[in-house]
Amino acid sequence: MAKLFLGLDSSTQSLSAVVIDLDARKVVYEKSLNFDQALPHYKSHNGVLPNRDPLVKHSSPLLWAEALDLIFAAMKKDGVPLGKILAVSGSGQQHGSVYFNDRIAAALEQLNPQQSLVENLRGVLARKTSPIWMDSSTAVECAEIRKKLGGVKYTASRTGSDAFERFTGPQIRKFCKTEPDAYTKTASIALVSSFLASLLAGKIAPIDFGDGAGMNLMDIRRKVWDMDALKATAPNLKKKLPPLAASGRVIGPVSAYFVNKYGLNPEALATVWTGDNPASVIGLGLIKPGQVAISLGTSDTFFGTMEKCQTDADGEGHVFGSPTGGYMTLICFKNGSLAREKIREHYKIADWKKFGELVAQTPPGNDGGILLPWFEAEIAPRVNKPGVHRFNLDAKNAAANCRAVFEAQMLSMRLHSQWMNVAPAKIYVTGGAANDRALLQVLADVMNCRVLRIEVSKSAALGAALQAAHGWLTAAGKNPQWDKLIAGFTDPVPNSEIRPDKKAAKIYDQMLEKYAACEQEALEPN
Ligand code: XUL
Repeated sequence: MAKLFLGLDSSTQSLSAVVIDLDARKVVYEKSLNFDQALPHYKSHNGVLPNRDPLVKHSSPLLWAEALDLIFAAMKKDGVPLGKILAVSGSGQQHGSVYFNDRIAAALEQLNPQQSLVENLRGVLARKTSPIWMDSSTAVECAEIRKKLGGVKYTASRTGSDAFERFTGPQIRKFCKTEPDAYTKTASIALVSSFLASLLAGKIAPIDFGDGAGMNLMDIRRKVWDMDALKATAPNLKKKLPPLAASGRVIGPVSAYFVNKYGLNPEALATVWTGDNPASVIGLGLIKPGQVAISLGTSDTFFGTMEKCQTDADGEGHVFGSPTGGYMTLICFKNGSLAREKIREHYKIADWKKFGELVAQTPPGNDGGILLPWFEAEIAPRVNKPGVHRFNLDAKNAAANCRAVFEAQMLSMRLHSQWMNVAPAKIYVTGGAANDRALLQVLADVMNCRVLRIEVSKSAALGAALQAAHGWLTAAGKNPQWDKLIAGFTDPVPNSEIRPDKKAAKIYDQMLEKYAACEQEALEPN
């Protein structure tokens, strides 16, 4: 009998499902449901509810629950053999939080299949909306928590990250300060991932070590709730949080709701979910310490795996528990494709092929010209005031500016990932800009490392499906090995390898210091 596993990913804008056949090493079903289009009555825009304050970004937990009903209905309609699925896991957009009153446990235990999930959740929310990762309205709370914990370096070494606006702890603090009665009535707080896992399991699900590390509340080394961080955040918080657990760990059989309504097997297992980035680490095949992947998208994201926990003293990068054991890092560069596109638009360059040709007309090192393309506020390095800075670079020279944006972004990645101390043998790249060979050549040269492309459109949902398989095999006493489990699912695109040019690599070795000095100079008045 085929061994089928279901992975779900509830991201900012959509809910995706991936079903894998483990023995055939194949994805046998993929589906995505766009929140704005499928559930227009929530009036979300790109998954976010309208709000007058541009810093406030909330979504609706009921929207996520309704989407779960819709995707199961779609799978049933599409003939997915739901009765044969052995285990379900999932991932969610990180940091977002859901607040329940003391009726949640009973409601989850008695989910009534004659009603929708939304109807089943009536009267259990202590807060109607959920702050999500795009929210940046908690600068004051971040400063308060950071101060109580002893500054940037200590907050990062304690919880894996400095206090960040989107992280759940600062969000909980703001809720407690602005709506103290609703906070008092809150009996249970979930992340997006643990909320959906709770619906699947029919009981309050643990938060995993990956997503738990995105809260500024977990002791990153011991993987337990950090009592000092909890105290610095809000009163009586420990009672409101579920236990922490490894992602993929079996919670129990799936809720009878999904068995009766959609035909899931009553013996199918519900497992602990994780965040979308930790799940992507599996879906991109990063299972060994020292492996690195870069997602080149709207923002560029640098993922790495580490055996031992090592945190960033400057507080720019994040450390999360890795779903395959050990740790993972995530460094987010907000001005990714966004900055590349701005340069292309500014110089009226027809397409990326032409852009690449212009890059090729200029030498590596750009004759000393450096650009800092901070069109938006930046996370790494932390730049609050957007601005574009040019050093020894003629703004009228289109070709030099095209090369400069590529070089700046790749040098920035090298510089701001140095604290990880990894020297990868190869880097995997994915995302929209990963088929731009000119960009990948600059990346290979700056990092002095081979670069290979991976094409997984739903890396988080695939990672979640593999996590379900790992949990099921572990529960069956099989001691599964991650390298064997992922084999065949995460292979690089054939012939996609790009090798570094040794001469160019030397130039970038020297240029790094100069680039860092330019950053310093630009950051000074910040
Ligand atoms: C990670 C982060 C985002 C969300 C996107 O820290 O905030 O990548 O996880 O869903």
